[in-house]
Amino acid sequence: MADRGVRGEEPLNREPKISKLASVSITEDGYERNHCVQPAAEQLNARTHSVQVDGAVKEPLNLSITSLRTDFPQHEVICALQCPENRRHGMRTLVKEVQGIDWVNGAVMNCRWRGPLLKDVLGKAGIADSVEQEGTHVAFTSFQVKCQEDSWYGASIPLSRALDPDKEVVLALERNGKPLTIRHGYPVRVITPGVEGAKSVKWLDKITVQKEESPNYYMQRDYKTPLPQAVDSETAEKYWGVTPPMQEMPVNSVVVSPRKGDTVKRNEEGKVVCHGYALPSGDGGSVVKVEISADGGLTWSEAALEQHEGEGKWAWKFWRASVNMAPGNSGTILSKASDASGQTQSAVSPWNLKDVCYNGFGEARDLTVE
Ligand SMILES: Nc1nc2c(c(=O)[nH]1)N[C@H]1C(S)=C(S)[C@@H](COP(=O)(O)O)O[C@H]1N2
Ligand SMILES: [Mo]
Repeated sequence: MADRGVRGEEPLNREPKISKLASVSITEDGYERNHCVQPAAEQLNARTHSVQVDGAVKEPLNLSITSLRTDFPQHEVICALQCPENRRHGMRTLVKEVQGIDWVNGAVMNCRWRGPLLKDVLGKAGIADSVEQEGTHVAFTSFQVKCQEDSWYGASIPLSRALDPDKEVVLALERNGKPLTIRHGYPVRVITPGVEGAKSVKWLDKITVQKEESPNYYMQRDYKTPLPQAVDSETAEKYWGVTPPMQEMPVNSVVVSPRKGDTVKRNEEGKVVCHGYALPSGDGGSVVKVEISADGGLTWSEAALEQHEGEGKWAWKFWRASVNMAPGNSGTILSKASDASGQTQSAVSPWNLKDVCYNGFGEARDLTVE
């Protein structure tokens, strides 16, 4: 039987089944999001691959994978990597039609990434004295394969983020204790915790300190939240240049079980058990609260949050609750997460053409309650 989570083979775009994805805190089977066909296995070799560091640096570098592994302290970070297209189905069905792949709730993975910190690699090259941190960017480039809308793939983050030890930007060589697979960026990829997934460039070839953001198509004309006035590709043209690229993700939550249309049984107390995941906003620290409503958002009760060893502020959190529900066939469960910075979710998020960053309440609708 076809995997219902495959949203395209070429390029490969796939989200795992949500019940499986969210069954373990550290995810093995992650989603794939590609704007290109993946490089062939013969093309990438950790023994010969190198990452160039150039632009406004004192000493340009050409670093082998061995050098990245042995010349720098190795840093491990647990973080949720999420495509901001995750939950697009919610925007499309609850607000208004949008462009792009119809992701449901599985374009996210929570993994343990390991490799040198970008700040240490940039420290070795040395940032040129002429550089002012404000308004300077660090661009990541992969030349390995041609993309659908550009001849290469790239993205950038502000230099201030790249140099900040608290932001934990890593050049990942390992995922969950094993060398990266080609699917997830072998032999080295960027991981920018808290930042939307498109900046976590896979099959990394080059790191450049520069005045401008990455000029790549996916930085300049995608992964932005165009103003609501941009109603189609044509009208969007005049807004791309004035819309900043997305960086940090908003707080979010999803009801993993039950799912839309399920028949659920109440326990002896007349309650329905539900669970899901919640994601913190970029720098906002951990998710501190998840609330559940079974009356369309009139009243809320607090869910229990699971703690997992070693996870810091960038990780997802699992929540579990039981809610009072009357028998019937139109039950809805809503979830609302808040994080340490006070960010929270609202009923729906504002429409934008690309529907990036949908973070309306998590939901399971059309429940038959027995
Ligand atoms: N070289 C390259 N890097 C890339 C992409 C790509 O198409 N090419 N896709 C980006 C996007 S949009 C996302 S959401 C993440 C997905 O990472 P994954 O496929 O490991 O899940 O990788 C990012 N890095
Ligand atoms: Mo993405």
